[in-house]
Amino acid sequence: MTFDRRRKRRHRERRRPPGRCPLAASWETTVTSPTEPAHSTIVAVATPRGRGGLGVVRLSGPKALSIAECIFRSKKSLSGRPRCVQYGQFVDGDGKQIDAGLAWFMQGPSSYTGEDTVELSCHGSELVVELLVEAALQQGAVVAERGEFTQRAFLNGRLDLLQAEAVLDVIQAGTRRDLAAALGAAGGRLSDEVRRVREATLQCIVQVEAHLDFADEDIEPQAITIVREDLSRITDSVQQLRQGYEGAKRRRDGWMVLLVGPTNVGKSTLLNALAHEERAIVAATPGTTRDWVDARVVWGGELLRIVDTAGLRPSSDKVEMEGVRRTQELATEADVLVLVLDGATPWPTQISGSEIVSKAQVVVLNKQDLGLATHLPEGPGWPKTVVPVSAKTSIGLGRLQEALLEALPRESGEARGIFRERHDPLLSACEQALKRAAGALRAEPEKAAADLWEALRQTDELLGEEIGDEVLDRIFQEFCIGK
Ligand SMILES: Nc1nc2c(ncn2[C@@H]2O[C@H](COP(=O)(O)OP(=O)(O)O)[C@@H](O)[C@H]2O)c(=O)[nH]1
Ligand SMILES: [Mg+2]
Repeated sequence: MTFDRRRKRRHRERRRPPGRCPLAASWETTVTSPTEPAHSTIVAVATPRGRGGLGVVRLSGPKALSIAECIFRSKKSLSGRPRCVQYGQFVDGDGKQIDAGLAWFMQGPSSYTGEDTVELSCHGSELVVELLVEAALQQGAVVAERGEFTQRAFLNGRLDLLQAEAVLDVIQAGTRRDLAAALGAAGGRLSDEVRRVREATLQCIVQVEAHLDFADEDIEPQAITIVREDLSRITDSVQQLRQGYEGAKRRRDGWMVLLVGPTNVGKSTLLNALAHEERAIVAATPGTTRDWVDARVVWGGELLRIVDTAGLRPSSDKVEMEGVRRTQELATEADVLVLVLDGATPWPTQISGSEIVSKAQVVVLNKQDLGLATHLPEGPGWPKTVVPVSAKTSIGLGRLQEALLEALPRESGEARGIFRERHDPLLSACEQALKRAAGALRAEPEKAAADLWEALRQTDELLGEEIGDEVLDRIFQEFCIGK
């Protein structure tokens, strides 16, 4: 039942018309319909725009080698020694030198895209890379779309869709932890787990369908028990794959550290000090911060989003009241709630009963440079981690940094499981379908079979075996040109 990638490869070129899935009439998935094979050779600059030490121009497609041989002159031919680096001169259509540098040829299908590929490494000059691309275009190449190299790798079966998406995550990873997770998924670890779910589901389908062939007989109770147990195991695996998603989302967007407290205690000053930039307005006038302001920092390999909020105080000002309401809303989403107080003044009794105060994990006693006069209360939610600091003079900020990292929700083991917004609804639908199937096994085996097919289809979409063109284009649009 797997979708034939070679056929997909033949079918897809740019702008393909949508068609029906040829595999199962009941599946309403649009896939590609037969058109000409991918004949075009694409070219793009693979390094970022601007000046740099090196610039890399990439070619992929059937004419990659012949085009490269027109614009690159070396002693030994590129084709004679695939995967070997050659030194030579880059030239334009008139034979005029553009630059000198290195080039190497990778013969399809053993290349990233699965096609003949040449990479040209020149000086990192915007003019040089532009001239090189222009020279390739003159020889018949076309400009690559965003992510088209990876898209071709996917269409040629070099990567499945989960791996292709992980490539983008490798490029975008901001922390070591993200990088490790992305590299694992790019190497196929997640895909293998999804494939195991798919295979096990298929085994259940075979069991149920076998009984359906004898329409007048019910499925034996013993067989039902076995399939139910299998389904329960598969559902567990799906749940495990889903579990890491919240963490992955948090790691990508940053753990939310919310600074809350009365007005004028130095929350905005603290945000600016922690972020080493002027993000929030600091003023001696209470109520200056009326909405939240945030800044992202990477500490100890973790991305944190520190959010400064409107001060907690009763107010008749509508805008300020709205700000306080938003603070309370944000407090429900925060990963670490930090109560900031003016440590040089007594405990502000007006906030004593507040839910935010009882939920706060870390208390910052600011303005330490003016002395310490706050006596913290006792009761539910206390004691908490207390850190005296001075946002103004930066005293204690290192200790605060440590305390915030310690307060982050602990994730066990290394990051694994699904990691993108596209994945969770698919696995959720898969999980629901598996549960429905388990419930329908005895009384409605036909329905159970249909649900199992539905679960299988979700795994196929996850792997990109069954996927609409629109979804695919949206995924690769996120990539940069040249990847
Ligand atoms: N002495 C001293 N003053 C501070 C410190 N942090 C903030 N302030 C001052 O306290 C006032 C209120 O600061 P702000 O950051 O706007 O407080 P917010 O209302 O809690 O955001 C400003 O005048 C700041 O300069 C500190 O550590 N020491
Ligand atoms: Mg403020």
